[in-house]
Amino acid sequence: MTVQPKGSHFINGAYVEDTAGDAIPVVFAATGETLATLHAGTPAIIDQALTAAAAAQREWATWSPRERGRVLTRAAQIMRERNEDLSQLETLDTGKPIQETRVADATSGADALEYFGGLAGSLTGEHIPLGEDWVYTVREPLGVCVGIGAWNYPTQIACWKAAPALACGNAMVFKPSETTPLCALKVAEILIEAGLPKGVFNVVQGMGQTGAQLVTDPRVDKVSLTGSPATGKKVYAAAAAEMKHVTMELGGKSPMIVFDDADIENAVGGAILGNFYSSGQICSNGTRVFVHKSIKEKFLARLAERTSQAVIGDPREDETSIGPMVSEAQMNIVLGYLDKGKAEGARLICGGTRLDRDGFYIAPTVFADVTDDMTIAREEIFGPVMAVLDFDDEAEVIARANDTPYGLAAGVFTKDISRAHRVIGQLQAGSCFINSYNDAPVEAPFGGVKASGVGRENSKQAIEHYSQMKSVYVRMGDVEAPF
Ligand code: TXE
Repeated sequence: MTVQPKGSHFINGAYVEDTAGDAIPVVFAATGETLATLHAGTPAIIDQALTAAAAAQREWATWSPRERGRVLTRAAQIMRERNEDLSQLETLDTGKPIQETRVADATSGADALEYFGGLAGSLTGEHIPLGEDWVYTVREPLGVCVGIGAWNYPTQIACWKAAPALACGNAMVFKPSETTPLCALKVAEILIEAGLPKGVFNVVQGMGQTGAQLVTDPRVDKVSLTGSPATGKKVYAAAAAEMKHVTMELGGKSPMIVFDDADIENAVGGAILGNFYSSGQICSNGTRVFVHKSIKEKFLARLAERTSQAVIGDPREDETSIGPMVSEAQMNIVLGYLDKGKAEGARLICGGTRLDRDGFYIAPTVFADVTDDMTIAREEIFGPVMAVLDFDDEAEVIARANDTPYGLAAGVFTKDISRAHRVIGQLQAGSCFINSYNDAPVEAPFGGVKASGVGRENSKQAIEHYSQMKSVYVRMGDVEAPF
């Protein structure tokens, strides 16, 4: 497989290059070798993409919604047929183990294309009777949408944004993270192959500056960002200045609460999935694991035992269950947090170091006896670092779980169904789990409250964020004017 694409950008149905843009090296995180070099979008490239998107959107919006949907479902089918190639590329782009990318990336992108493809034909307005007069509403697209992606799920993020946007009749210019620029180009290729008119979905590479140029361009009607809360605030502010629509999928410091009656094996499994999958680089991770004091040591012992069974290695190999961090920069950020955890007095149960091998590997790490004020309990780390905190009673743990600026996700492990629903009902989070963690089916809304974001991706809810209603008052009788 060659990973150097035919061009850095994909605009108006074809690869485009402009070597005047800053170089973007694609570094394989497991070895540190450079696999390809792309270039950031210059102002000329950005202009080309937005011009193409604006022109294509006008025509795409005239298609019948069911015909639009058919293109998306065809693209979903192609993605599934090519899952192996796409998974290998995702592994090279991100460093995530192939056993993950085969089941969580192109497959979940295909789920989104299939779901919104199917939904497209049912997108309607309504008839509102007012006696003799009436109102009808028309669901209209927003226009040109900009999608800006993070580096942890490059294929999934491109599809989660493109599928509802395109189903509603919008066009999109997508800017992948500069750390993982390859996968979105494949999504663009597949959409064209499935029959999408050229210009409806475009990819422009670049760093934050390119993203900022896209966000502020007057031709853009909506911005959907997946990224850090700091970037979210900047992008939200820039969009607000022009009254543009936004969806913000940002970070979190989500709580997972394990009560004393929980099934310990399942709770440990949930904590592993919610902290170590994708080397911990998932926004909804349950990185504050509150464990009832009475079962704490039992929980920690089993957690350490199961964590020691992780296969850390080359992500291209089938048996590898933990790969490297996405980049050297991200590894260094996480190493900083490991130092802080140790310095602030947390008890290291396992891990805590970089691995002595090529690539950007950090051992899966568990800190116990973490207190609410420690840095590792307050800040999003975005690495394989689990903080285990103790608690005594329900009211106390709910208050502590909510004591964070974030509110993306939350989980509860207990066999008491009344308690499960009572506690979840009081947790401030957008995506919640009972006796599970981190499931994100396309049928369910996904997104955060508080500083974790604005709007929802996936489900019928996403349609509300990519369309707007026009209401039309129809008078059947005469107009009565005062003069
Ligand atoms: O994210 P950024 P980075 C966290 C994680 C990580 C940190 C930094 O902790 O260590 O963020 O990662 C684009 N206008 N998360 O730098 O900066 C940028 O090019 C428009 C958590 O990769 O948020 C990229 O495409 N766009 C997070 C995207 O925004 C701008 C996922 C995200 O970049 C921009 C990723 C600007 N002014 C990182 N500045 C999660 N919780 O899911 C940057 N970008």
